[in-house]
Amino acid sequence: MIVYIGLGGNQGDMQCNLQTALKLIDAHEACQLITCSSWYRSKALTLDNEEQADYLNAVCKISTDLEAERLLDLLQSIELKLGRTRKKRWGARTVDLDILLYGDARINSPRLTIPHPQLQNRNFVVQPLMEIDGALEIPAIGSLKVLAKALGWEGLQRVNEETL
Ligand code: PH2
Ligand code: MG
Ligand code: MG
Repeated sequence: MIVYIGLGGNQGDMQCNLQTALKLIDAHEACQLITCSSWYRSKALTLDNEEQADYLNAVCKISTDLEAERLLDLLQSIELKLGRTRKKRWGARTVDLDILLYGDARINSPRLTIPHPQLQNRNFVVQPLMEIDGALEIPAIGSLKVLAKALGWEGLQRVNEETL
């Protein structure tokens, strides 16, 4: 199964945390990292316009034999390992790993909604996806290219390793 995962964080050494998350995903016997996008700096999207530090975001593509909920277990265990604490919804965090797409499956279970329910509203997910797979079709939504054009680049910059 081909799966796209969104990575983000806005606390601590974000580049190190996201890098470690990628390594831990790839280290699992049933997961293989295929590609990762560049890093992107994005303005924090928050509830009630709370001020928060900018995020570092990226998207990776993996191949896995894990069922979606088992993959979610793995990602949550990696978040915990990297010091994530769940205080409040959309609060600042060291690392957040979200399953964006699981093949072309549509999933609605108590723990998991796929495609990720916010995917179509977030340029910090859509633009990195465009970078690694510009021809993607999103189940129930449609062409990624059209979505990327509509969302644009507000509050979002691609960053080089050197300028982090
Ligand atoms: N994730 C959130 C809430 N807000 N803002 C940015 N820029 N990037 C994120 O990854 C992000 C966010 C909750 O998952
Ligand atoms: Mg998230
Ligand atoms: Mg999450």
